[in-house]
This record gives sequence, structure tokens and C-alpha cells, in this order.
Amino acid sequence: MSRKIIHVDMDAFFASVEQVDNPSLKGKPVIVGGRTSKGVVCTCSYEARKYGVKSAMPGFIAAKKCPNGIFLPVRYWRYKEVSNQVFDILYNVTDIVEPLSIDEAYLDVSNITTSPIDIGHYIKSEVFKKTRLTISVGISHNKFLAKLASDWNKPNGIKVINEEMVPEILKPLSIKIVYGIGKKSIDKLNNIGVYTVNDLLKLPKDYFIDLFKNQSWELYNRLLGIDNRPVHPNRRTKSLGRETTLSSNTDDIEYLMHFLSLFSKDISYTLKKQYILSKTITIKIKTSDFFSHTKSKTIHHYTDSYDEIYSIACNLLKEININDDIRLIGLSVSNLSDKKIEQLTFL
Ligand code: TTP
Ligand code: MG
Repeated sequence: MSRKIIHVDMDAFFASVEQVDNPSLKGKPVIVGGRTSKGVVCTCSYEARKYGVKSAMPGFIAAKKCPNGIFLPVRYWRYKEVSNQVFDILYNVTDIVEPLSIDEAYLDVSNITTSPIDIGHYIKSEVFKKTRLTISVGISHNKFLAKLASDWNKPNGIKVINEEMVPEILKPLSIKIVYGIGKKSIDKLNNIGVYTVNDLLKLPKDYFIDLFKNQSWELYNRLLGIDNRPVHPNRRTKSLGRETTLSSNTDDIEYLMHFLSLFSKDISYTLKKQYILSKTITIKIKTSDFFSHTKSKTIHHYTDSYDEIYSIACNLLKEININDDIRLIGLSVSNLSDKKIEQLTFL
């Protein structure tokens, strides 16, 4: 039976977030990234795209092409925050979500009875409700076609490519859209007058095999709209925690702090190893009457530091007003962020 795959991709993501956070930028050519000789454009609003500004373009060229462009610094932490809201919506639809980047993912909704087009509209409306941003949705029976579909009516598009539409829909398209054909091969093919998928399908078999080697079979299938790659679900780590039931109930704060210290060390070590940072620290205790209490603190910056996590955890423990003996103590961190992403904030 045919699969039901959805590909979603936020529109002009970083620039749109800037426009939502500062509505006076709406309708204006916003360029996120540096305008200097060393700066690079991360993305720009559709208004700036009209001038030929593109992602990865040197900032000074973008400034020449679009003299009215409003250059803004990259606020990666903020885009990550919005991305988390969007991914929460996706994970509410299904667990089979494969994130591709901060603003893009595949979903396999084959096992959901609701039609994929209704799911697509649902995602669009939920994303808009939560973030005031638009997302483009592509629906098809495989990843390659779903991704092609999401790009079809950007921005704010929704497009279905069904089985009857292929390979006709693919034939006139540029070979540049075919995932797996590198820049060098594209140049080579253009040089011999091959520009479209149809041109490529007409190439002699030997030439095709010579060019694409062991990728030939997969690529040829893709040109016909066949792509059997599964959606690889990749659950995000949402929190990281340690807890223990004590060998005897206690109200000895020093003893409890000793556990908080062990947990903080372990959590800090894991955060560092996985290049993750955290903003929220939570402690949990269970009293001898089996009641559970939690207390959290969210700080203004991300951390993976043992000292910081431990000292916050100890303060939280002291703040919980417990009149009973404690039988379980736990510590967790949440509100996680990718460290590499944080470092980009300073670029
Ligand atoms: P994209 O989804 O490729 O671009 P986009 O969302 O800005 O625009 P579109 O409507 O065409 O989808 O990338 C998502 C974000 O990733 C983008 O907003 C900025 C960032 N990015 C870079 O920082 N550098 C790059 O070269 C690209 C392509 C994207
Ligand atoms: Mg995008």
C-alpha cells in the first residue's frame, strides 16, 4: 500500500520570526545576517528576494543588490524557541517525525486515518495560531515528492503530488531539484545540453551509469518519482534527569545535597558530551507519605555547568517547605538547546 508522507518547511524562517517579533518590519526587505565583507546572509524575507538576495550570499553583495535591505543580527536562540513550538505541533500529529533542520521535517502519516490534506491544513493553522508564522506543506507517497511539493507554492503553500501525476510532473523540471545530483554533475550535464529531468531520462544508459556510478539505479528511480527511503523518527531529548529512592527516609539536608551533587555532576557531564545546554532546573522529592513535590527555576541563559546546576538545585531544595521525611530525590534539566546553535548566536 502506498505511504502518506508530509514534508513541512517554514517560510523565510529567520526573517519571518524577526517580522513577527517586530511588526514594523512586515512587508519590508529584511535580511538576517551580516552586511560586512565577512558577513553572510542566512536568509531574507520574500520582499528582499525580489532583489535577488539569497541565503549564503556574501553580505556586501546583498547590500548592493538591495540597498534598502534591513540587516539584522542572527538571534539563533529565538529561532530555536519558535522551532520547538513548531516541532511540538508536529509531534502531536505523530511520533514518526524526521527533523531535517531547524525549520523542516518529514512526517510519515500512513497509519493515521485522517486524510493527509486535512493533517496538512491542521499543521498550517496550528503553526499560525501558535507562532503567527506560515509553513509550507507538501504531501505525497514518498520523501522526494513530498519535499518537491512543499516547495511548489511557497510561501504559505500546500500541494499534493499523487501517483497519477508522476512522472509527467517531473519531466519538465530542472535537474537541480533532484536530490542526489551534485553541482559538478549538473555543470557537466548542462554542458551537453541536459537541463530537465526529461533530458536526463533520455540519456544513453551507459553514459548515465558512467556519470552516477553506483548511485545510478537509485537516481534513475528518483527521476521516475520512486523513492523508498523511510522517514527516520528522531525524538528530541526534552529533558535529562536522575533520581533515586533513598535507602531510608531522611530529613537530613546535607545528605540530600550530596545526592544533588552527584546528579548535577552526572547531568553536567551528559550535557557536555551531547553538546546540549539547559535553561530550566527542576528538583523532585517524594515524602514518606508518598506525596510528590517539584520545584523549578528557569534562568536567563543556557548552561551545562555543574556549579550552576548544583547551586540552583540546592536553593530549590531549601525553598521546598517539607515537614516530612523524604524517600526519593530527583534532579532534572529541561528547556534544552543545541550548543552549536547557541554558539552561532555570536557569529
Ligand atoms: P530554509 O528553509 O532553506 O530557508 P527559509 O526558511 O529562510 O526560506 P524558504 O521559505 O525558502 O524555506 O532555511 C531555514 C533557515 O535556515 C533560514 O531561515 C536561515 C537558515 N539558513 C542559514 O542560516 N544559511 C543557509 O544557507 C540556509 C539555506 C538557511
Ligand atoms: Mg524554510
